[in-house]
Amino acid sequence: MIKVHGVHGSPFVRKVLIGLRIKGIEYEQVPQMPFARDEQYQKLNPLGKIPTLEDGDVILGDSKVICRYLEAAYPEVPLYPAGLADRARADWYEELGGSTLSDLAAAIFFQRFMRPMAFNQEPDEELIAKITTKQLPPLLDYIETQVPEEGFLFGDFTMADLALVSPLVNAAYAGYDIDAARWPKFAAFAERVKAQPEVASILEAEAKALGIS
Ligand SMILES: N[C@@H](CCC(=O)N[C@@H](CS)C(=O)NCC(=O)O)C(=O)O
Repeated sequence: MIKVHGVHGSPFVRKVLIGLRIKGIEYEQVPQMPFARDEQYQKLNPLGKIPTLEDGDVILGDSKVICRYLEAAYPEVPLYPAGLADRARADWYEELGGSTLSDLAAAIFFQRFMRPMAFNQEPDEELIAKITTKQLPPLLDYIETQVPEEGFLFGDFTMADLALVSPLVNAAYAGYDIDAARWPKFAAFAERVKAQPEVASILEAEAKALGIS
């Protein structure tokens, strides 16, 4: 059976687990904390990051690489839109969501959630204010122009929809919600993404794992 190494709460692990569920592929989740410097794990993935996928002899790191492998190896239920232009746009949204948007959301999550809980330190509210008032708004302004009034970016739900919303799930765990007055389309879109059955079931498991349900 396919194994996914990683823990709930990581948007990158979340992406792979949701992708597997959409495709209807059974998997086993092997708990692996990030930043653990675990020698055994680093033999599978020398970067030490989560997730890592094991499918027989195929052992891969990086959620984007893993999702592309799953799409090619198990093509019956697609995770990405067909057609050159739509597929390229989906890749762009996945890149946007998985890079700067994720970094900013992760910084809020780290400050408000991890710092007090794991390190017994106060969050740096000045840094959080800089992120929420200066760095995130231009990205959210852009996303507001991209997402549809109804449904998903390419008709059926794809990894691109998840990519734009997933980082904000982590920010929401740390008390930052998309302002529906300023970004009404994005806020409504995020609710639709979170309500997708495969997303909702993973978020439920995550909330339990993080002790916030
Ligand atoms: N580009 C990677 C990013 C993975 C990543 O940064 N995972 C974080 C957890 S959310 C991690 O393992 N960080 C530990 C580290 O950077 O050493 C992916 O898409 O899988």
